[in-house]
Amino acid sequence: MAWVDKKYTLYKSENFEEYMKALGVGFFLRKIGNNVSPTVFLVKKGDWYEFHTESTFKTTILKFKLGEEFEEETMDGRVVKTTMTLDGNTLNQVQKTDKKSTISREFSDTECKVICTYGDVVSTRWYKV
Ligand code: DKA
Repeated sequence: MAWVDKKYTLYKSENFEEYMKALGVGFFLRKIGNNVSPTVFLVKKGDWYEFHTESTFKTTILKFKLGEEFEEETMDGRVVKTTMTLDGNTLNQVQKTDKKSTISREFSDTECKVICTYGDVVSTRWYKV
């Protein structure tokens, strides 16, 4: 996994406004969400992983073991039960909510493609090293 520890920064985003609206994110936070370019990276510490999201708005670190449910506080302040799994170079984040709620991140050496799904709303976001 050559992409572990590598930092990826957002450079393109599609339909993120609609995705945030579907999640119930309010107007001002959506403006911030649309204007920040977060940097993300995964750290591996034995069986434990940390997924870091850094931005001028907020920095979050998700600490988890693959396949084990944990409590996540999302960037917009919701608290959900989340499970992370790794399928090849794709890190899949499944959040237990009233609708299907997933964030998949497919890493290559130079890019990370993120697909955020909530119900039938999908946003695709592209990050690069
Ligand atoms: C990403 O990693 C997207 C993560 C989803 C964030 C949901 C809510 C953000 C509200 C500011 O690119």
